[in-house]
Amino acid sequence: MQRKIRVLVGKPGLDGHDRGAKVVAAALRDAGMEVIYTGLHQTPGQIVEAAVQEDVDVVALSVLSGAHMTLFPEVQRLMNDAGIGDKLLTGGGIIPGDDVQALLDQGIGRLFGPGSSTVDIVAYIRGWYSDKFGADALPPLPPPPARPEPVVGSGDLPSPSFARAIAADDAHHARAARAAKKAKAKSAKKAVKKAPAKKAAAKPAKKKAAKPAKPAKKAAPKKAAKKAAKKAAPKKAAKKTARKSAPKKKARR
Ligand code: B12
Repeated sequence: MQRKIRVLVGKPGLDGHDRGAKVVAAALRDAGMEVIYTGLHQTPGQIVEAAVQEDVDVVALSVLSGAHMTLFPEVQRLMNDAGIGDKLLTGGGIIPGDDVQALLDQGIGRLFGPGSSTVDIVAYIRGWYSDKFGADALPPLPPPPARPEPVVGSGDLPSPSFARAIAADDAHHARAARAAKKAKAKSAKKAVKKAPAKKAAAKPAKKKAAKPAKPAKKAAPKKAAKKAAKKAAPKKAAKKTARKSAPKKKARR
């Protein structure tokens, strides 16, 4: 006969990390299981007592405090004492690999660490149930719960702030596209300028060989400039002496 799988999600000890436990509890519920969550700060005794009273199939502990090597064996011992040692004891949290192996060796079920997929957790519990009671006893998975449509995909008009955000985003993309276009055009212009310069550098070598007179012409203006400089030099010297003599006159006064 098919019935819902009953799971007790427990938070033993002083551990205040309840996000993982709540995420897992919600995922198990969404997968059609009956879930009882103990809440924070339960003793192993309280957890086992609740498991007996609720007649659960699975005791699932969440431990992120580092006390897993004490808490899992303690709950297991109390479950055996209470006559529910045949139920599945599983869980997860921050549990190093070596400790996971040590707890598995003690007969505790699979333990799931950070980043574990809730799909895997659901599959593991359903697999255990199917092995224990037969595949026929396994209830079918319910369809995934309906979720609200995202605003973008709903076709509704976005709110003013959302519209502003989209407009800002569009403007940003347009700016980026314009900048990219400009940069492309610039590099293309540079490439065009560079190309003829190279050709010009290569060709004059032949021309120079054909017309050796050119350098002489170029040298001419240089000589003229030197002559002009020499002519100018005495004038400057004269000016300097004139300036030097001026203060002397002042000193005489
Ligand atoms: C968020 C966070 C907090 C929050 C907790 C908020 C809350 N309400 O949960 C706050 C800020 C309160 C907090 C406080 C502290 N934190 Co803290 N915290 C974290 C953090 C960053 C993320 C935990 C988390 O929520 N993850 C998201 C959930 C969805 O993932 P999860 O819990 O791991 O659950 C997944 C699996 O582990 C597994 N799983 C978990 N539970 C169960 C149960 C079952 C039945 C199954 C099947 C699977 C399963 O499946 C889940 C889905 O993948 C971790 C670091 C980390 N990256 O893990 C540190 C971390 C857990 N914190 C740590 C510490 C030390 C503390 C403090 C002691 C710091 C301090 N000195 O005050 C306090 C203790 C507070 C307390 N009273 O216990 C350490 C623990 C070290 C250790 N155990 O070796 C960690 C690992 C950080 C670190 N690297 O040192 N913390």
